[in-house]
Amino acid sequence: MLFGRYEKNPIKMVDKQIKKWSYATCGYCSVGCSIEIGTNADGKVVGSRGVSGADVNRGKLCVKGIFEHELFESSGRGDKPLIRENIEDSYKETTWNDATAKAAKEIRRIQEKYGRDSFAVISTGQLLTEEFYTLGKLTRGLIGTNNYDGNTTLCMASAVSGYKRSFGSDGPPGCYEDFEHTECLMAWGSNLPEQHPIIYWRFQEAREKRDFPLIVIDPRVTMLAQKADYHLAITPGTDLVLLNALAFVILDEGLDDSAYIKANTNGIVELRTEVANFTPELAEPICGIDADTIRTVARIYAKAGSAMNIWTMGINQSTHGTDGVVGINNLSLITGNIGKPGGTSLSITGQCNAMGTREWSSCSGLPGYRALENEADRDEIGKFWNVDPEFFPKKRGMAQTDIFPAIETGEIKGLWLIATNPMTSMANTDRTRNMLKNLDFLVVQDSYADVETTEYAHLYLPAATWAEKEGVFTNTERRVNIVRKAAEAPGDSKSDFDIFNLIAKHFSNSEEMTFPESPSGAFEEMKALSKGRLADISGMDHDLIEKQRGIQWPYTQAEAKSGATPPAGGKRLYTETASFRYPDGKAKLIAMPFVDNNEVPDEEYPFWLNSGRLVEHFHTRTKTGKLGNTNKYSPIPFMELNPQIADEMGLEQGEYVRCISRRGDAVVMVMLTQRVAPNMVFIPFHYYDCVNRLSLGLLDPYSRQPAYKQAAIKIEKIEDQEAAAKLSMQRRNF
Ligand SMILES: Nc1nc2c(c(=O)[nH]1)N[C@H]1C(S)=C(S)[C@@H](COP(=O)(O)OP(=O)(O)OC[C@H]3O[C@@H](n4cnc5c(=O)[nH]c(N)nc54)[C@H](O)[C@@H]3O)O[C@H]1N2
Ligand SMILES: Nc1nc2c(c(=O)[nH]1)N[C@H]1C(S)=C(S)[C@@H](COP(=O)(O)OP(=O)(O)OC[C@H]3O[C@@H](n4cnc5c(=O)[nH]c(N)nc54)[C@H](O)[C@@H]3O)O[C@H]1N2
Ligand code: SF4
Ligand SMILES: [Mo]
Repeated sequence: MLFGRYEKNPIKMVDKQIKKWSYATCGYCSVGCSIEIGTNADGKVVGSRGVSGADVNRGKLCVKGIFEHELFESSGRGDKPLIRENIEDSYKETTWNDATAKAAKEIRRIQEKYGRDSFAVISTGQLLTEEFYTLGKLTRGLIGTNNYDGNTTLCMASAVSGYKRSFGSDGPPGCYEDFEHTECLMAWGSNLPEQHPIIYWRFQEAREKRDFPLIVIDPRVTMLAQKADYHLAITPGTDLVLLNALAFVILDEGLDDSAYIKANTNGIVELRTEVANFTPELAEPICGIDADTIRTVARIYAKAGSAMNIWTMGINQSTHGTDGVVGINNLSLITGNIGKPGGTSLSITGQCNAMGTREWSSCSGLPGYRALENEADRDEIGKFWNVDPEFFPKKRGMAQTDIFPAIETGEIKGLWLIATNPMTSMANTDRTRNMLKNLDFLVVQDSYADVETTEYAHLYLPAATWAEKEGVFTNTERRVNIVRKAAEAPGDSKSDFDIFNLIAKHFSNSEEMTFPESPSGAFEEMKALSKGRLADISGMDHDLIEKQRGIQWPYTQAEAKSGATPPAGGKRLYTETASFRYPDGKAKLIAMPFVDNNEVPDEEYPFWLNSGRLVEHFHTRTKTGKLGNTNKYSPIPFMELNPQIADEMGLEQGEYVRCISRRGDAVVMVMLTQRVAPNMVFIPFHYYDCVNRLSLGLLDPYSRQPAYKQAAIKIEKIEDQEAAAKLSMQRRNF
């Protein structure tokens, strides 16, 4: 018996007559795939393909990357600066000179009237690194507000704070190659197959060759959980208890690496004392995981020759986000799993350049992982930029999640939003809307004019996006990779780099500072400032980066001169004994008690509200919502609901329902699936006026990151299904 076709009839690829391929790095997620953009003889961009010689993706792309070139023709792009006096007026087109002069004038007016810090700047993880560097120089050196932050506070802030607390510095110590060496992988609140598909493929390929154990900690049966040997469906917000219990078992049973602990860490005594309170029996009812499973998992992990921890938003987006990261680092440290092949504590990053902003934007400090709190750092940057170091604040200002409430209290009067869409991405949409309406002056700098925030802005600056400009991104494994310009930006829109330079010219003291005119000029400044630092990029340049398909930092000038092929020293951090970034070179083991402070389901609001992402969409859908090839999979806001509970409530697949929290309501379609437990729903956050109308977003005390994934809701049936469908899809047709 023959299966399949008798005669082969292979699919024929359409010949798109591509004449030129131009090199780029994908502009969606932080995997950092190398991608080529194809242009035909008419100069039109018609295709994308993965780059086979690139170590990251080895020719592959996910569904978003494959259709990324379609962006250049997507609807809703801005092509002229737009201005208006009041947000009730309609916008009028204006020139770049008038638009940037207005921005500078309003910034100064507000600062003179209400104080330097009354004007806030909020950026993103999606600009090119040279743009981040330039924005930092402008904000720290000329504007001088300390309330300068980015959407990375919604995303990677807990990982940053956790790394700093454990290791003395930010910087993920591992790399993707670790999958090829590891003997055990624990994944915390991370759905790799959907959110980082190419990292998942690297992991899966390694596991097919050597079947090592996979342990997934996620309240939902994600695609990754389906592949796991052990899926721990943890009660939301209780990871810290599980982490402490795992540490307890490892220390109690003597499975720790005492030689490593002695040579590389401080704090073991305090840790041992604290985790003694967290027996698996104590953790069982809190986490919803039985004590035997906790013991088994601890043994598998600790006995593996090398073991990796990875995590994403299930850990970071929690009131214990930073403690969770530190708890993960504790496990890696007590088992000696840092800086060795297959042994690491690797935070899987979010946006394409969330790493670049951490390294170079000066958002929470000064460039190159320098701190405002450090006098020598302030002096060094002051000298380099020709700015009086006394002009710099001496400690970090507000985070994004503190800037917004400060609009409510009147402390912040003006705001500049760059490449971020808080109307959809911040918790509690109604409150966010009122805050934006309350501003004296709001500038929105975005590639799309139809982004939700422009409804509340006084000035809109149209920006080029992704491969309409040139510069670098850093990915999850510290790889700096380049984007070359492949297409013209629409109309009069300009690159963010050029916009920052134009605004800088309107500040009276700008003659004393020089701003490089090209991204490669800015890269040269970054290189000079990186010498001898953790994130040393002094051996790199744009052409070498393209040639190597990305280079991991550190890559020093000395290594480049010696002809060392990258990555010379950059695969892993902390490979030497006592090479952590605290003065004595030792990492900190930190003891952490658990305080349950979440909103939890009760009689009135009986369901856990969980939220996150889908493979086909990126964030607030300003991009993927416009492309038929990605939007078609999930054009309608929906909610995953367990069939058992749907049965009890008389709800059917495809029916619209109203979800209600203490903050607001949202109308979504019911999608029945066993992925969620009967007491939980999952709603993707990609849709406007949807899950973030419900979310609470309590903050982590260290990172100020919101706990998006823990809130309580109730569900109501809707009689008028037609009206509900209209309401839920109001933002579908842009
Ligand atoms: N397709 C696609 N890919 C993306 C993005 C995108 O928008 N679309 N965005 C990028 C960005 S910026 C980011 S930050 C990453 C995010 O990547 P991920 O963090 O992997 O994605 P999420 O879906 O937000 O959340 C992951 C998981 O956390 C689980 N979770 C919820 N609560 C808890 C908890 O209390 N404990 C634990 N252990 N887990 C919990 C959820 O059930 C969910 O499955 O993805 C990046 N990649
Ligand atoms: N409920 C819930 N909420 C969440 C999350 C969750 O899991 N659950 N996740 C959080 C996380 S991890 C993140 S990272 C945030 C993301 O939240 P946002 O940053 O608000 O989301 P984006 O849609 O990525 O917004 C980026 C904006 O930049 C614009 N843009 C793109 N490229 C460019 C460019 O080159 N220049 C300029 N000037 N503009 C550009 C896009 O059009 C878009 O409007 O959402 C957070 N919100
Ligand atoms: S995995 Fe991430 S970087 Fe790679 S193609 Fe997909 S979205 Fe782009
Ligand atoms: Mo993110």
